[in-house]
Amino acid sequence: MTDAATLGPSLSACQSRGDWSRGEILDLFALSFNDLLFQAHQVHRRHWDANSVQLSTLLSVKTGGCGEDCGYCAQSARYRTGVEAEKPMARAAVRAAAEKAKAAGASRLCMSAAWRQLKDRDLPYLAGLIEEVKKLGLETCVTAGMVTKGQAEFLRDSGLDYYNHNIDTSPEYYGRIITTHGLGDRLATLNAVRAAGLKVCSGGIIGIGESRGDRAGMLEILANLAPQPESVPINSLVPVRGTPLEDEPPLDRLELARTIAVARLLMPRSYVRLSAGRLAMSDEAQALCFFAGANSIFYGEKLLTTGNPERGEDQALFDKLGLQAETP
Ligand code: SAM
Ligand code: DTB
Ligand code: SF4
Repeated sequence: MTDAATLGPSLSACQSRGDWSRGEILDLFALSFNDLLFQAHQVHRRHWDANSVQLSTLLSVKTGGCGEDCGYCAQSARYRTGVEAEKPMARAAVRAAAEKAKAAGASRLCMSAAWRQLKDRDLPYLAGLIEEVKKLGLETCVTAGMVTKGQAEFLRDSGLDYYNHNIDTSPEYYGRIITTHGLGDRLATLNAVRAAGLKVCSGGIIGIGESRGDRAGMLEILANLAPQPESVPINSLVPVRGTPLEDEPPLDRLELARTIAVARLLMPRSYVRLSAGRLAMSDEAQALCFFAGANSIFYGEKLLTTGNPERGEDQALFDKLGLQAETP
């Protein structure tokens, strides 16, 4: 077990420094649980209102039929998951969903399309959606697979705030979960998004059979991006029937809280989102994650194809914990 007293002083000196090694990150994971959460919470308070949580609502604007083989995904056409390929959602329906999200208190709408990569012909469609959502005063996020810098610039000029593209796991484990594209492709898209001047939302997925070393490796890449992503979603696997990961057991919730705490220590100024998987988590597990530094959630009863807590349940949890939704 690493000694917290020796790590303490160095921690404050090296936040956001961009040259974290895997060994140093593993040392943080190895701290005693109390020491790790205390340090993460202190860093959290230094940079954020510890009782404020940002609410993003997800909307799947193009569901299913994706050619990629991501082993966790309900929307891959390679697995029989019961999710059928649908046509892109009409602009008016997206506006109605955005109005509902806003009325419920969300500050950002994340629009997802199950594509390997964005095609130029789909840009006007997405620009129309971004325009509708912006008009309501919501922040906009799109996740639609790989993009070029030119495409990212087009989206920026359409009013897009964030582009989401996750690195998902460590370089060593990536090929065990996805074979149809590589982590290098994902990093190239993140570079394009950053170069276009968009805000970057990038995180990963845990509970997919990876080791702690893989979780550290994922955070190592994210923390060493310069600048660091503004938003870091930590998804816990929602096992989907028909996918290769359907029988994966849930990751220990204390290890989830550790992962959130380490993300907070490495990326003090980023939103760390307690993302997919909350429906299967207790109030206590979520409370620990908020204490560890999570300050964003997906809000609304559906993620993309799977469930999420009802809005009323989240409100009740916020009331019990004295948390408030962040206003944009
Ligand atoms: N096609 C786009 C892409 O791959 O970037 C956007 C949608 S994809 C569903 C976005 C992210 O959702 C994935 O990178 C993964 O981290 C997360 N995700 C997908 N399926 C999940 C599942 N069953 N459980 C938890 N997270 C999941
Ligand atoms: C992210 O990191 N998680 C979201 C969003 N970005 C697109 C997706 C979660 C998907 C959960 C499984 C589903 O509902 O299909
Ligand atoms: Fe799912 Fe995105 Fe992978 Fe397609 S690229 S299978 S939508 S995670």
